[in-house]
Amino acid sequence: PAETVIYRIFYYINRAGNGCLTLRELKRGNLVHAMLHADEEDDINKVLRYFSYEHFYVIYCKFWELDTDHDFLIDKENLIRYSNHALTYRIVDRIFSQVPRKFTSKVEGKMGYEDFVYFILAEEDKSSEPSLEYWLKCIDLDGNGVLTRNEMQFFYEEQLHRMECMAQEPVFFEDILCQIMDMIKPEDDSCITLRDLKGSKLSGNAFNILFNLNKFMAFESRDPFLIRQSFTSFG
Ligand SMILES: [Ca+2]
Ligand SMILES: [Ca+2]
Repeated sequence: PAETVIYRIFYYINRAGNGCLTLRELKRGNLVHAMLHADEEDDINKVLRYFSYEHFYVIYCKFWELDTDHDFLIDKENLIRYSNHALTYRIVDRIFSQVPRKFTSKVEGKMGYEDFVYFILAEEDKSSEPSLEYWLKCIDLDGNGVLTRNEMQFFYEEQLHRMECMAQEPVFFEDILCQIMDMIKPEDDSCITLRDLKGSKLSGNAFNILFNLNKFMAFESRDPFLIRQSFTSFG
């Protein structure tokens, strides 16, 4: 459990990603406050931000499930089974290219538990700033820091193909692009920047459209008015 807590702290606070916490990062991340709180609080699960045992347990179980041979390493074929095959091969390839984040696992082509904790935090909480940075780097194929139509289309193609295979009514990319632009409202219509993503409450959904089929379908089948409403009431 202690390791999961440390990875969580670094995920949210160490934005430089260099493994060293600076005083500034400590102040910004409210870590000291969270630690004091954990000290006073008897029930650790009440201190949700970094120290929840329930969170640790869920993350650990998911890792164990995917790591079928239990050598504490996960490869692409393992990760593709994540959450009922929710993710596309293309996004899993990008995660394993280690562009969004270099793995700390020493074994080539495999992610260790720490790498998995980073992945799952990004996947399950897409709207946090580190997650937006993580997924932007995944989709940004040419690494120029902005997302273009072609880059988004490359990832969406596989979603479209999967919908066709499942005999779902396909939603074509043109419509998807309009929907995404509508959600993010980028300053410049030709590309999406990190700033645009941070400025929208729906950025996480835009990423789901591009590479998480289960979350995309759940989102599509809901009434857009209700979705907007739930976002304004929780945001
Ligand atoms: Ca394994
Ligand atoms: Ca780009």
